[in-house]
Amino acid sequence: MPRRISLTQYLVEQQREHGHIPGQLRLLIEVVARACKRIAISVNKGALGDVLGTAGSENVQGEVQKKLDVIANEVLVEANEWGGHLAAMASEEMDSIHVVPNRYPQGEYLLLFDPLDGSSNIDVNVSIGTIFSVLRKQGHTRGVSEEDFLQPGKHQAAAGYCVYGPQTTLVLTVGSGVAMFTLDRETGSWLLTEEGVQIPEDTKEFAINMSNMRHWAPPVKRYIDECLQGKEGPRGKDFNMRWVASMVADVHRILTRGGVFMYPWDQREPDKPGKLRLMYEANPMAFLVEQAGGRATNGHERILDIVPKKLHERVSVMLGSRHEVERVTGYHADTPA
Ligand code: P6P
Repeated sequence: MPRRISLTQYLVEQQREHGHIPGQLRLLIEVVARACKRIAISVNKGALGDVLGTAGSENVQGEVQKKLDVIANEVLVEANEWGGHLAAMASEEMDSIHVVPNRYPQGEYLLLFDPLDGSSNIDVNVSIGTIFSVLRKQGHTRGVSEEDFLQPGKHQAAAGYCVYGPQTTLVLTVGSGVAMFTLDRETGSWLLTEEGVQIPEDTKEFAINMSNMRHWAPPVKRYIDECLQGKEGPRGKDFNMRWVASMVADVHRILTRGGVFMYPWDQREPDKPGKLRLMYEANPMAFLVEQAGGRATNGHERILDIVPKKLHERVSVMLGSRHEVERVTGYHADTPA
């Protein structure tokens, strides 16, 4: 049972022990955590607030924006632009980067986020979340451009998500393991509820959208088919399936009890490597999963090694229990390109 300490005390102790949470990074994390509390208030209002349904606009991905997508994005931008800890922000909901206005001091960090992941679940009251990733701005001139963001995920200074579910839980890594904080609504504090999170190396649970099966590449079809054969098949054990269609909820389950999550390339959009976004979905989740002893690849290489070419670049994702990700990645290696 971890000590019931606050997020602030945890960050101060991590700085004291590991010395890699400088003041600006600690402020950034606390500001994002406070913004997530504000987003949770809007999420929890549901039909009682004017937060459900569509916003009547599309994002850069060409997806119809939900009202909560726009609200969550605005909360994160407004919360982070005045503190002096950031040079710029990038969001799934914004076409280009948002540079900190000249009226505020610029900091050394870059913040990327999917402000509300799992939007299709908002109106049906299923868990959704906010995903964030933190990079350091290279160089010390005030100017900042999209190119400053195009760093591989292994350069992240921090990453995390907040899941708005039966509990509101913030999950965070600054590079020395994964910690979980549950929101105490009576006091408004984030209290430490797990630390040193470890994903079991093996699992009997996979998460994938099975309706896309006919579109998958052969290695993925082989892997899932073997799982479906159960104990009579080559895996020698039965598998269970879960698919929440909120990456945050599926990854939270995997961090909590193991499993493998896959959103692979499929032939519906052959020129796109996958559906999920590299910079503000796959990279933060891959950082968390690796910090918890799991693995995260695109079927061919470690996600955290991928050097992005574009801000809203997509990627194929296989992450979770080490032995399962290694198996399905190995099937890709066995298959001629
Ligand atoms: P599908 C949510 O829109 C999301 O980006 C991820 O959170 C989730 O894993 C995936 O898309 C669900 O996609 O095609 O199953 O609706």
